[in-house]
Amino acid sequence: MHDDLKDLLSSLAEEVAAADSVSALEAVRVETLGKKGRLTGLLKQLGALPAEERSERGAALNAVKQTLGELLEARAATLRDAEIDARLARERIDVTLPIRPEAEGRIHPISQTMDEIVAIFGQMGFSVAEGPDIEDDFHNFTALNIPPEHPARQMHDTFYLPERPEGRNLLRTHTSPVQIRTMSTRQPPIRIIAPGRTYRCDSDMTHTPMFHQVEALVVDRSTHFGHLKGAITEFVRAYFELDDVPVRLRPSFFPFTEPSAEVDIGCSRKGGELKIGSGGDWLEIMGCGMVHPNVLRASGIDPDVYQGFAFGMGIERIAMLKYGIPDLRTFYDSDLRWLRHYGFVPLDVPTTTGGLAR
Ligand code: 2U9
Repeated sequence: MHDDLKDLLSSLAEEVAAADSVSALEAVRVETLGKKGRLTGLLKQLGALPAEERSERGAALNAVKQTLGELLEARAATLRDAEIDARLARERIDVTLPIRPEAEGRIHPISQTMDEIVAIFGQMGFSVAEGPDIEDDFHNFTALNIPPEHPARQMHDTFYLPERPEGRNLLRTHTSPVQIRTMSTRQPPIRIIAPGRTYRCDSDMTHTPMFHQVEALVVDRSTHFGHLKGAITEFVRAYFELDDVPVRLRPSFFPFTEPSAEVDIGCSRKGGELKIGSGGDWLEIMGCGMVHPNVLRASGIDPDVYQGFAFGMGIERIAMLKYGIPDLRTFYDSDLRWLRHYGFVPLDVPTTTGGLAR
């Protein structure tokens, strides 16, 4: 390599090393490799050289370009790590710090809604089942008939834990593994709900990385689609404290149920205000279906003897609908003013007689 290129490379390497932020590094990249960059300019001049010089000079320039690219990438990784470390240090919070004393605590709307759901299904003969938040691939995906290429299994949709010899654990993406664990340890009749935290790598206006679900599962010898619609209709009416809410099922697809359906309830949207009830309009609130034979089989239940139904819904969503909470993200802002406004006093015990006592 000619001395002029050696000098160029060493001065560029110094500039890269001296860049102390991602934006400073980007400026170095643009001024060397950008459209009007120094190195780009030298590469453009190649065409004017005699053929015998061109190939040697071209190879040398490309070597400089490649080395510079590697230096830029390595420095970018270092700077990105440093910026993340600095942000973590700056935004560190002491989770052990006691809260400021409140004259009276409040029940979070999610806890209240879960208590109401448990009370309603309790009266219908369901018991509550729980399972771990950290799951394995089998209980979260494989046993639920979710194929390897399914998008839910991708890195950017699921929070995976570090690799281990037994396989990678993950944060459960739904509460369905709880039903798999229940079916694997108990024979039917089964009548359970599984409320709890779930996690998906998603964060925007209508998604938080942690949210809550409740799923219901019934397995018996003659459980059928009519039971499914009946249970959902009873639940919706008790939950919204309305005698008559239209319920409609629309065909859909989930890997773990067959047939599958989305559940819509009646509503009206007159004047932009949403009101649950018979208003001629429809609002989707959950998904449901008959448990897929492969799912029963994966949990040691004979699909030729037993059949079951299941449904699942997001707790934040139905809490927002019932209590008029407009923004999902506020559930997890830990803002005491919000909690004082939307929270419940401890004596707001959920009952199902005459609606929920207040
Ligand atoms: C087993 C078998 C079947 C649970 C079901 C849905 C349909 C559904 C979504 C609602 C909103 C998840 O929170 S959400 O994004 N759920 O649409 N869930 S059927 O089916 C099961 C579960 C477990 C063993």
